[in-house]
Amino acid sequence: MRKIVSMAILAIAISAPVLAEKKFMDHTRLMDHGDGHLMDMDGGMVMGQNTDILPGGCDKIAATKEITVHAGHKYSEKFPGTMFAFDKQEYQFEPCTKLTVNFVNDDSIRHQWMMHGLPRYLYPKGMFHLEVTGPGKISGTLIFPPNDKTYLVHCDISQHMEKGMKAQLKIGKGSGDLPSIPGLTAYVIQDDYRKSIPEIVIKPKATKKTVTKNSKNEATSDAVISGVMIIGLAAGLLLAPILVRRFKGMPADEIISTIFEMIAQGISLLIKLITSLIAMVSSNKVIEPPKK
Ligand SMILES: [Cu+2]
Repeated sequence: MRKIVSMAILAIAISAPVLAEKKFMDHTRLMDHGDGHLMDMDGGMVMGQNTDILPGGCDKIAATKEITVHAGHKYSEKFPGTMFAFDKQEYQFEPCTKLTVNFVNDDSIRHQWMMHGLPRYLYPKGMFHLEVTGPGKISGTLIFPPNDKTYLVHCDISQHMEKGMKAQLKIGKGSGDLPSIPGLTAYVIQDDYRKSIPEIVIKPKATKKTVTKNSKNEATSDAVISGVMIIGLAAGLLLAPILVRRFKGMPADEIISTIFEMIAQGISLLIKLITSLIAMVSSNKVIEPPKK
């Protein structure tokens, strides 16, 4: 009893940190690693931040904007077949806008708001990236280049974009639409929910016979009463009276244990027979030394 109680206490102690709801975290105390890369030790990260360098072709900062972006499973509920999503799938800004993004992760897993295709002389790897692990918020700022362009925004965690966490950001008129933006543009591979699970068609056996090389063999193996079955039946009929006599008046558990014993004896007898057969065969193969 004491053992059970201590085991229960141990189980609760182990599962407590897992079951506990994660607290919302505002990632404001970030360490600046230079080149617009900031992070903390709690799963918050900003990459490609640019608060003051004007991109080539921009005379001045055209506008200063701020948005709040949410990421989470619940935003995917309106898009069938998806699992994750941002609260918005499209953004539009004027060229040379200075934008601050407040990225809020509503899930208890890791999400990102990652922009691609920015000029590499200003943004390392052409990327602006915000990341939060678990529920929380992080903010970052960037300045957009002057040209009309559509940028991909997504979460780069494995399968999150494929499962719906994808959006587009248009600067000026943009440069067209990206595919597979939930609720916005056509999917590259469209899931079809109109049909239920396809019916499995089992081909009749007759068609198989035309393909097989030896239809005679197949016919014998397919026969309802095979030779093996006849032998089995005969053995059963012969053994039945002997077994009935043996088990007469025995309780059920004893009958079962006796049967197992008999099987074990049979198997050991068979093994002995096989080993002796092998020994016989191998001794026959010994090559006699040539007689002089
Ligand atoms: Cu994600």
